[in-house]
Amino acid sequence: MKTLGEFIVEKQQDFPHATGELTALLSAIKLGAKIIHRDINKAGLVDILGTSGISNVQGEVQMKLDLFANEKLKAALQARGEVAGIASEEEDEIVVFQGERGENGKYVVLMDPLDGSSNIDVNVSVGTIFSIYRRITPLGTPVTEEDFLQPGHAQVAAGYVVYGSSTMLVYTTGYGVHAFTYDPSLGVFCLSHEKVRFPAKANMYSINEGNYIRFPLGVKKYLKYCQEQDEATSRPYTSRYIGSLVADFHRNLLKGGIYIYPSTASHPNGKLRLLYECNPMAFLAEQAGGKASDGQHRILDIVPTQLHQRVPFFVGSRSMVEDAERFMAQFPDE
Ligand code: AHM
Ligand code: MG
Repeated sequence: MKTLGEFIVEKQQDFPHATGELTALLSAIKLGAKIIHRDINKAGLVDILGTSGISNVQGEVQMKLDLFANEKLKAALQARGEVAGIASEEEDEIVVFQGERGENGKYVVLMDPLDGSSNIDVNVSVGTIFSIYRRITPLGTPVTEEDFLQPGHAQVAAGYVVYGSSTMLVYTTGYGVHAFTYDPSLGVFCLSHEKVRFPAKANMYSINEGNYIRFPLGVKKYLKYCQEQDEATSRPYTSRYIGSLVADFHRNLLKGGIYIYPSTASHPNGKLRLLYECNPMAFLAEQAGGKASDGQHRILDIVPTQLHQRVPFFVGSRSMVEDAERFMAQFPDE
C-alpha cells in the first residue's frame, strides 16, 4: 500500500531541483479534503444542510456546506507559506495572503471548494476541484489578479476530490493522472489507480438534456447521433448525468465518455467557470489521453479576462470530443 504522501515524495525525487513546496501545498489540499470528507459524511446529522441565505457574486444562493468547505480549504492553504493567495468560486474577489509569508509564496490556488452543490442535500456525490499556478508577479509583493488570469496550459498541478461511495483524490502535475482512495479508518489516501487513461472504448454521454430546446444546433445533432443505432460504432451510446461535474467526469474517465455543458439560452457562455472548473478538468483530461474544448478551441489555450468567466465545456474521451466538435463545425447556429 502506498499513501498519497509517500507517492508525492517519491515523485519529487525524480526532480533534483524540486524544493518540496508543491509537495507541501498538495498536502494542505489533502488535509482540507479530509476535513470536508468528515463533515460531508455527517452532514445529515448536524445543522449544516440547506442554504445559507447568502448569494455569491454570480447571484447563486450558497449552501452552508459550500461556505464551510471554502473556509476549511482557505485555512489549510493559508497555514502554509507556499501559497500567496487564492481565488474561489465562493469568493467575490481574489484573497491575498498578507504578510511576509504570503508575499513570499510562489503559488496561487484556484478552487471550487464544493462542486455540485445542488446534490448536497440529497446525498449524491459532490466534489472539490483545485488548480495551481506559479505566480507571475515578483516574490515579496502581494499577488494581484494578473497571477490568477493565466491560461490553463500554465497550470503546474490540478485535481479533484470526489466524495462518492468512497472518497477519492485524483491529481496531475503534468506527468500523468493518479488516483488515491481514502481509507477513513487509517485517515490516509492510498494509491488505487496509477497513470489513469481514458479507456479506448467510449460510449457514455453526460449532458442535462432537459435544456435540449436551448442547445446550439451542433449539440442537438450530436445528441441525435449518439442515440442512433449503428453496430460498427456501438451506438446508441448510454446516457449518464449526475449533475456533479466531478462525479460525471470521474465516471467518464474510468469508463469512457463525454461530458458537455454547452451554451444555452439562459447561460449563453455555458454554466461552468473556466478558472475553477474547466481548466483543472481540461488539464486532467489531456494528461489522461482525453480532450477538452469549448466546442471549437482547446480550453487550456483560452486567455482568461475575468475571474468568474464561464465557457461552454466539452470534455472526455478524445474520440467523442472530436466527434462533438465536428458536429459543432458542421452545423453552426444561424
Ligand atoms: P456549482 O459549482 O454551483 O455546483 O455548479 C456546477 C455544477 C456542475 O457540477 C454540474 O455538472 C452542473 O453544475 C449541473 O448543472 P445543471 O443542474 O444545470 O445540469
Ligand atoms: Mg462548481
